[in-house]
Amino acid sequence: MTVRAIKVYQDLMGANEEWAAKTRALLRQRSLLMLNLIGSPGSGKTTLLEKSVDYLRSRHPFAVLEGDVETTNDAERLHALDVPVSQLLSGGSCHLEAKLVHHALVELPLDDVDVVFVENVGNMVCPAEFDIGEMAKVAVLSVTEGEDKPLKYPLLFREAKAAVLSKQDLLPHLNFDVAACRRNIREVNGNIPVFDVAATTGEGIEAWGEWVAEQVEQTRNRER
Ligand SMILES: Nc1nc2c(ncn2[C@@H]2O[C@H](COP(=O)(O)OP(=O)(O)O)[C@@H](O)[C@H]2O)c(=O)[nH]1
Ligand SMILES: [Mg+2]
Repeated sequence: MTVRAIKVYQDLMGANEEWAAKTRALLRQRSLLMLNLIGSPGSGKTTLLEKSVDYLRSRHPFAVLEGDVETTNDAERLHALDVPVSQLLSGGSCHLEAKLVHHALVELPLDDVDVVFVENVGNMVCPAEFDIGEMAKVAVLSVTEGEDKPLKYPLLFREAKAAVLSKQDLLPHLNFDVAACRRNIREVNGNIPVFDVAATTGEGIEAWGEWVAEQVEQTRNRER
């Protein structure tokens, strides 16, 4: 009788956590801030980054890791603005894994930037479950998605250190209740700042940029 070896792979989360820990150690050592932007497809994550360029470039230059299932479209949008950027293709997966992020991160020109933004794969569920070694997750919710989403997808808002309520220029055309949405976010996570942003008009970009700058300072002041 031939005995065939059966390979069993377990603890995939464990491997993810190891890579996340490596990334966190690297960020600490360099006093570099990494923020993980999470939200639905089309919630305005890439536009938020595009519109953050003018405010942040002179203060805290940033690089971007763009996560998507397919295409390099989003990376091209930031590349066109001279932002150092790499595209991470998740190969069908609904979230980015820490190993891929780590390998792409070390290839970025880290000496030239204060911040690395990771735009995760568009999804409100899976990316919230995975640590990629970031300093903080940021939830991006557009006003076209409904004010109930923080209650329906609480993990993202519980994990997030800040939330952006995007596309507010569209409010006159919608029934979206900003106050109710803020209440829903507070119900899930009482402590996070919520930024009202209309990226197309630039409204709210400054307050968001100031928060990012504060995070840079906190990262620098943290013990290595
Ligand atoms: N009206 C309006 N449209 C926006 C705003 N931000 C993004 N969009 C549009 O929403 C769509 C998706 O935006 P994108 O940034 O690609 O979303 P992502 O998939 O989360 O990266 C695009 O057509 C954007 O032009 C905004 O503040 N206001
Ligand atoms: Mg995008």
